[in-house]
Amino acid sequence: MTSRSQPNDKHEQLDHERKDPQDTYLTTQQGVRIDHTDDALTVGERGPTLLEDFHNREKIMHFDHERIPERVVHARGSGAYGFFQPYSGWLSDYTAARFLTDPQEQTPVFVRFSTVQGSKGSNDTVRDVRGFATKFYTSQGNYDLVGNNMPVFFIQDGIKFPDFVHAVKPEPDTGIPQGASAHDTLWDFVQLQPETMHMMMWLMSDRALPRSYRMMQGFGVHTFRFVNAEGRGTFVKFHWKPMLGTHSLVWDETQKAAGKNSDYNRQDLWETIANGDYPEWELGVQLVDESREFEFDFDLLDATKIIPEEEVPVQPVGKLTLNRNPDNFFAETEQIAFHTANVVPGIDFTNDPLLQARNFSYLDTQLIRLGGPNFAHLPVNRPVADVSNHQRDGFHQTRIHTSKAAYHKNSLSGGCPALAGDQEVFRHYQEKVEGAKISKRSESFADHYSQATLFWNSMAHWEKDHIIAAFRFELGKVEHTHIREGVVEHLNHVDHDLAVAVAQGIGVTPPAEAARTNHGRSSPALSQSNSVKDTIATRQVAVLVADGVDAGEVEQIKQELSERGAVPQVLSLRGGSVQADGSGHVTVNARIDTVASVLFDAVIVPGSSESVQALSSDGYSVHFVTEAYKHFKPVAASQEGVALLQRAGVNGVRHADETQQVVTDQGVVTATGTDGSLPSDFIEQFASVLAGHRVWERDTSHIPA
Ligand code: HDE
Repeated sequence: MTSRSQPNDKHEQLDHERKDPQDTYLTTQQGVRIDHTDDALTVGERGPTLLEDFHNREKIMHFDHERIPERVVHARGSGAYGFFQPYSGWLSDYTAARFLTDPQEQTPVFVRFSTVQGSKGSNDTVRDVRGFATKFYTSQGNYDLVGNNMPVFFIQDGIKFPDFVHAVKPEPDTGIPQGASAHDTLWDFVQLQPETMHMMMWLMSDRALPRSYRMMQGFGVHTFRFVNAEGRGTFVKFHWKPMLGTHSLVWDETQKAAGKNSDYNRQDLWETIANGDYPEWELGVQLVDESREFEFDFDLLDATKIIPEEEVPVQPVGKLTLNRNPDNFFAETEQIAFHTANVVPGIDFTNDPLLQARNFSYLDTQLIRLGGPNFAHLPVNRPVADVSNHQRDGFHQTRIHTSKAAYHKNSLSGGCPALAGDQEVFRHYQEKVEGAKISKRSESFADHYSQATLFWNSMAHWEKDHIIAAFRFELGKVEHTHIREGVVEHLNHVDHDLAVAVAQGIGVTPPAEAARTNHGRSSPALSQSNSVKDTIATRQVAVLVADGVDAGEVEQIKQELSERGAVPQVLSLRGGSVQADGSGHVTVNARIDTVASVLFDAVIVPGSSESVQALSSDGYSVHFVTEAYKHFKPVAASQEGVALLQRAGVNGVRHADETQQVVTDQGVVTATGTDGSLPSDFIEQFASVLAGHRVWERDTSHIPA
């Protein structure tokens, strides 16, 4: 064990396991070389197959057993390696965890992002919670922060988890729907279990539709406990904040993207890491002194509550960078086994009943999934810290323990492994607890609505519109009227206007008056309006061209976008390249009909009448622009390119006048009336719209979807 871990510690360990077939011969599992693997051993050319063909038998046996059970939840996921480094040592007053307090220490990590409801092969862009699970291979042992992209959960007590998951999963008779929550059993559960209401607000919000795993927040959800070197405890909530800001897709877009590229988020993560655009998050903590435990109007142990950032600030601790893709999806992303009880000295639990249940569940689930108790030996799960204990045998034991004594205490192995005494051991926090054994929810968990209202009040107008539309969509798919009515009744406890708006959209009689008075409080940090909006790094920009385009202009657009970190992609009516105006060619990245606007963040149409005429008479190209505009994306054109915008029904196209060569209106950027060269502020203005992600003030309701 090194005293300070480095990002490559884990990779040096894994290098011994990585297997490259380069310069090898094909062999059986027993190492016997084989010169024929395409035909089985038979009697004569057309005769029966022989059992003695051990290679055939072994090959088929292994294939027959290649699948393991998928995760019961979070089955679909994508992962990557990286490292975490604290900014400074200030947190050592609160925690003894070295990986959080030694700024020289770079701790290797593996992060797995996931959806929750769908199976392994389901679509990425579904309305769902996203898992954000991080394994820190710290020099003091593995620490797993198994969080989500929403800071609260559906239920308060883990004993309800099987009920909740049975309700949200595809219905047991039909197996429908896959990767979706818009069905009767989920909403039946919701209407009978109002503790779900806060989380349902998050689930109906744009947080459930992340543009990218790289553009979503992460939360530890539970209140955990830091313990410092003196044994003093402090409550802590963990936050991951993406450096690129928190941004989402729009609902119509997600549904189409699911068809156009079902691996949308997975591919985005893979490609950006492969291109060296390493995703980054800042880790922040909210700290609450134990003396303040009862100062809040909610219970810190209740996982359906947040601590508003305005009440307890999120203090930055360090940065997470993902910089390496796995080599093998199954070996790494599938076999990684997270466990909330994987903690290191300095981090401990609270009595949150959801957390306590998780501490039991995650070990249990790995036994069925990974087939025995030795899953910690799998390369991706192995700590970089030394492991030594008396655990022995079991399926898939990979260690050859050489000592005679597999028990403690022993004299035959010199008493080893020895107890560490004071050497950085984990000591459970000595919380004093007493009480009678009861099966009863604490009264302090009873308020299911105030924070749902807080979330609603904190939303920008466009976020509210999206939430109403989401409730209408989901409940519109619910067949039983009493379930729709039940949900509206709960919404009327959250906010009357919300309940009325939803009721009107789903054929339920709107409630006459509010069931509760809206407290009027809000938390600006909850709105995505207030997220980072100063970068276009990694944004995919479609540049539509056809024969006759001005190669110099395309080059200038590409260069100016690339300088700002965006990724221009030239699309055309055919693959390969197009003929440029005059001489030369423009290389094409993809045919328009093999992609779709839903896979891009913005679109630019360079000028040139020949090129624009060809695009304007192509349905895919016209639809591309219409749809990008419909989804509130920045749309830009220079000179004759404006004609394609008009053909696509784009509103807000304005022409230059004597004072301005470039005009931006509702996120539509046009450069007209110039001498043909691209004005210097064309990409400048386009980039500033794109940095804002979407142009929500644009009215696109009349645009055909
Ligand atoms: Fe999980 N959860 N969970 N969960 N969870 C699993 O573990 C469970 C909960 C979360 O990428 C399972 O290895 C219970 C909250 C993530 O491998 C399982 C309860 C949060 C992942 C399990 C919860 C999560 C899981 C399924 C209620 C956010 C994916 C396979 C008490 C803080 C990890 C597995 C990965 C996975 C149980 C609630 C996040 C069955 C019993 C709250 C990100 O053990």
